[in-house]
Amino acid sequence: MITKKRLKSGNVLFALALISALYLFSISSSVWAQYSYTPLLPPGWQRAFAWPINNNSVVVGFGDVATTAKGFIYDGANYTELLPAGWQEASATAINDNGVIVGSSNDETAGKGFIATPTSQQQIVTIINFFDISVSNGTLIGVGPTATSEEGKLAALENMLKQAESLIQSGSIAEACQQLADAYKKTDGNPNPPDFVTGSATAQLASQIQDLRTNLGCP
Ligand SMILES: [Ca+2]
Repeated sequence: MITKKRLKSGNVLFALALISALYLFSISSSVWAQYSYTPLLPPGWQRAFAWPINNNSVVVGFGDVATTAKGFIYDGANYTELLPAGWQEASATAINDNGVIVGSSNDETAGKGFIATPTSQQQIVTIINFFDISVSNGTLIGVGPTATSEEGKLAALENMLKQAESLIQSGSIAEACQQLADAYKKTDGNPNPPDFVTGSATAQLASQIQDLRTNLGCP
């Protein structure tokens, strides 16, 4: 009888252990299943390490290219190499939501840290890339009564941003500020005037436009 009881309790314990194992396995399977992977390797590079990602989904990292090491920035569509002028090698190790990067590097004399602040030209490129990525992944949607009208609003807003880009490139800062002010009003969540876009990326886009306006010294 004792043996039978022991066997029974042993069976119960075994069953509990099996159920726990199956449960844990199902948790770990479902956790892994929630991710899709994007390999990161700038074109022509032999090796890359990805470091942090900011809230605009911009990743920085570093790796080996030819006989040197460089940092890289990946904005979801394009890679930009990072190597301070005159320095032999660099690595990028952090980026904030304004796109300011810190890293370390070597010039002829010493290993040094660096801060890389994006120029206004780089900022508007980043904003347009963010716009394109957000439209393609469905987090930025045109506002309108029909699909054609929605597409028209997206195209109009993109056109404003591209106008601002060419104005910044040509040094017409006052006009660029005006374009960006108009673009901001179409993304700011205030119904007056009505926004051209909606979706979870809208606030981030508005914030990026305001950051650029601040850096340009817009009134
Ligand atoms: Ca508005």
